[in-house]
Amino acid sequence: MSFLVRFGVSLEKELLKKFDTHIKKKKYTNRSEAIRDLIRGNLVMEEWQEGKEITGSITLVYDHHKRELVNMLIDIQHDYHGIILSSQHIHLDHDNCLEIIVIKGKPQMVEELYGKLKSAKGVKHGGISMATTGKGIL
Ligand code: NI
Repeated sequence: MSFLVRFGVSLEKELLKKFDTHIKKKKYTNRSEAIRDLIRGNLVMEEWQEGKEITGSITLVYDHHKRELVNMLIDIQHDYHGIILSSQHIHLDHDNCLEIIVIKGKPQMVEELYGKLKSAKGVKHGGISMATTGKGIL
């Protein structure tokens, strides 16, 4: 169990004004929760930078008719089966496929996999969502 600690923060009036506008847009109900989220976000980034075990997902959109590409994407994923937890394939329409690949492992391997998938010729969109296993974050 962790205890809540209160602390004061000094910052420029204008900066605080911008922060309040920002958190209002993001639908935070108070500054504390917004600050907690910023801290957590930074800790997650740090986990990725420091090479700790992380989790996340890769999203791809590609042309279903390019059979060589489809095979290539499958081959690449088989090479990285150790860090792929699952993948979901959605037939978006007659021509386009969406694939969501859930990963867990070392960031370096994940970035490598992501780079190969994203750069495959014919991939229309590649995105990555960086998440955490949650073990080191409250
Ligand atoms: Ni499809």
